[in-house]
Amino acid sequence: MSTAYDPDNIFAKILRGEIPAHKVYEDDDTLAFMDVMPQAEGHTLVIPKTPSRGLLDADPAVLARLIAVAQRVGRAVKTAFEADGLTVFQYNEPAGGQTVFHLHVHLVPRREGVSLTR
Ligand code: D5M
Repeated sequence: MSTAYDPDNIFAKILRGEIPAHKVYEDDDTLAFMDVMPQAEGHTLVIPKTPSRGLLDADPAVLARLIAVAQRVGRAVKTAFEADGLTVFQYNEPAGGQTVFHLHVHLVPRREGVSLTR
């Protein structure tokens, strides 16, 4: 299996504007948009605009910016969806649960007593 970055992955296409996304935040370095297969209401993804496959090949400066934006967007979605908590996760490689091979952080607003849908 190749672990090179594939510029035709679906999030790269979103960044290039080739496919639509429900964007909720964007700056020079980072984009956040709603997950099309949400595990709970308000499930949001945050991605860097630079091409990293995952956490393991990313530049630490990119990670620092990504987590700062994840905090900012996480606060906003938790408030917007009137959640009690927020689950944050990130997968690497198929064995690690990754299915889209452009670095992304999941932000999932959580309600007391409500399980994730998958
Ligand atoms: O999960 C990848 C996540 O990306 C998964 O929750 C579905 C979501 N996804 C897939 N395609 C799209 C598009 N086009 N827009 C928004 N969200 C999408 P992981 O297992 O972490 O790689």
